[in-house]
Amino acid sequence: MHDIARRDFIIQGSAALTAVALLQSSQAYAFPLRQGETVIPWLDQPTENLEPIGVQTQLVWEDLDSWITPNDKFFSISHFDRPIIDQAAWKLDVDGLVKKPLSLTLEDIMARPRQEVVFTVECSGNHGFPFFTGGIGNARWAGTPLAPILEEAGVLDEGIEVVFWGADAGEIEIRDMKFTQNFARSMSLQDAMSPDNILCYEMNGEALPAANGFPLRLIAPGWYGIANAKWLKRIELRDRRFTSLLMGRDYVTIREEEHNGESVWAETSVGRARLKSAPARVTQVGSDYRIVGAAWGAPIDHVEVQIDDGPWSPATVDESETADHAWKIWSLDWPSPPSGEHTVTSRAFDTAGMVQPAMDDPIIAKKHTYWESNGQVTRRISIN
Ligand SMILES: Nc1nc2c(c(=O)[nH]1)N[C@H]1C(S)=C(S)[C@@H](COP(=O)(O)O)O[C@H]1N2
Ligand SMILES: [Mo]
Repeated sequence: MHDIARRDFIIQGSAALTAVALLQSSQAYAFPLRQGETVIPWLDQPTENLEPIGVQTQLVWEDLDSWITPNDKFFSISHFDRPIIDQAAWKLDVDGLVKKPLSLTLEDIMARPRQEVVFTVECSGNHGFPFFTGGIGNARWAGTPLAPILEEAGVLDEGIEVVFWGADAGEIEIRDMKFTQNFARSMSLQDAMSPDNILCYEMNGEALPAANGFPLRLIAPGWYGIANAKWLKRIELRDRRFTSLLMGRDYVTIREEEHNGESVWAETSVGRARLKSAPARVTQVGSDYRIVGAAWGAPIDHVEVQIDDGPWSPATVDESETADHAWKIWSLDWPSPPSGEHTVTSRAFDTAGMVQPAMDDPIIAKKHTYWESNGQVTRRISIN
């Protein structure tokens, strides 16, 4: 609706009307934009091209100017090939330990009850390397709930694990053995039955783009990106835990933990999202500067911002456009900052009172793999 209103204004062509439209849409999107503002780029910029390792498009934080990330700016990750699927020939099989295996066409799935969710998807590797900081986006996903489909198939008592198979595959190597494996991720039956999970065919009002899993993907609100299997072709019920490449070898967090004065190395499969925030952009109108950012990964209560080594200041969290599993946008005015180089750090607090860990918190400092990098993000900026 907001989009249509904006388009009408732009069609009318007058610069004044366009300005009004922009103001209105910024209110509609509840994004802290100011007229005539300019964005000051961060000094620390990711530079590497990540296409060769399967990352297409990354969020450019300075460009963040709406709650919803448009499809053409949405990041995409693929571990193997990027299948182009012929919808006419495509089916989703639901099989394994079920009473009644199903084989569903896209029409069958689209004829089922529709459910939408606004969910911020973040790759668990995001901020795990200095060159990978834009593996995140917020979209309105639409599809049909997964649970009734599993109920219809009738999961047998032994069926405790739900495996989501993608159409994409690649060669993997274990010791001296090479074989081809499809993308596959699993969840316990209990997790899979969450009423939040949808089999998704639509993203921001458009058919799911090829890069994001056309024709069908799992959207598992509250889980890291890796759980949201794209290019789905099969959902399989099994009788034991499933530990493919992307469950049990890659996407494994290795962390040193203290137990009775001993250091214990724990390995856990990446699963649910973690509390996090990041400064997105600094804007300027004359001598009035403003820091805008996002917070996600848990129900956000409040956000604080630290400039250089100064005190933590409470940011204003925009509560006008929110959803349970979507990021919240926050802002902090920064009047007349002294010229020179500064750092900007944010930390989010959730409604249970947890705080996003500092980089030297043992939960981050003693983490030896780059997954689940939810430590506080510091950006550098130069003010004239
Ligand atoms: N089939 C399949 N699903 C996949 C992947 C993949 O390589 N193949 N990548 C996963 C990872 S690591 C992430 S972070 C998310 C990214 O979703 P997006 O590409 O729509 O942004 O998809 C997940 N689903
Ligand atoms: Mo990911």
